[in-house]
Amino acid sequence: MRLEPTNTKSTDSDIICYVALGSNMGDSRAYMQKAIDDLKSNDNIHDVNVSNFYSSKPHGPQDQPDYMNAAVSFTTGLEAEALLDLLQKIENDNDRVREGVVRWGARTLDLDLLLYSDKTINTKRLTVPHPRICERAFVLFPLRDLMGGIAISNLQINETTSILDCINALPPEELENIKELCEEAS
Ligand code: A4P
Ligand code: MG
Repeated sequence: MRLEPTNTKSTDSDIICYVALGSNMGDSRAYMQKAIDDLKSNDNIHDVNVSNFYSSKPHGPQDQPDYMNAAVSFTTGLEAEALLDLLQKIENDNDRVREGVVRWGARTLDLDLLLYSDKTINTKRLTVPHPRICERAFVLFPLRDLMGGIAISNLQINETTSILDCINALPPEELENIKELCEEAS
């Protein structure tokens, strides 16, 4: 996996991460921009790049609004679980409610750690690469904006699979579930 820091704050020990953003409750555009701003202003996060924004039909319960989705890449020196703590704090600061809600139900903000360099992590709190990357257009399209077709050594489908391979293998109905939005993140 490539590591191309462009910001002088990064160190050689920083590693590149990819995080998915999703929202389908309240002012989704504002929640997602706030999450991006929170990451950009964090001292442990460097070199933030933001994908295009997409509208997507919900996976899971259908009685919920369409989602807005995007992804970010950045470098960090944080350990993976410390990064998860930060992502969950940003979710909580943005009105995310966890108790008493339906699995895969509507949320103000969801931040999923997709890739943490080329590390494979299976702990009680964290599964990386995120297990559903390759089946979801709302994850794959934003990742394609950031990564193109570079090989990812630990995607589960084959020993080496790229995001473009995953997109090419999506069923037609999944491709119909996503639309790029014209607006751009800042
Ligand atoms: N967890 C384990 N691995 C990770 C990881 N790589 N990144 C654990 C983040 N968290 C990870 O997450 C539940 C627990 O997963 C956490 O406590 C963490 O320790 P959560 O954010 O509280 O709940 P969740 O997001 O509802 O869970 P889950 O199963 O990860 O849901 P998904 O897969 O994120 O699906 N449809 C569209 N169109 N767009 C969407 O964005 N999102 C979902 C949520 C469903 N349908 C959607 C979308
Ligand atoms: Mg989540």
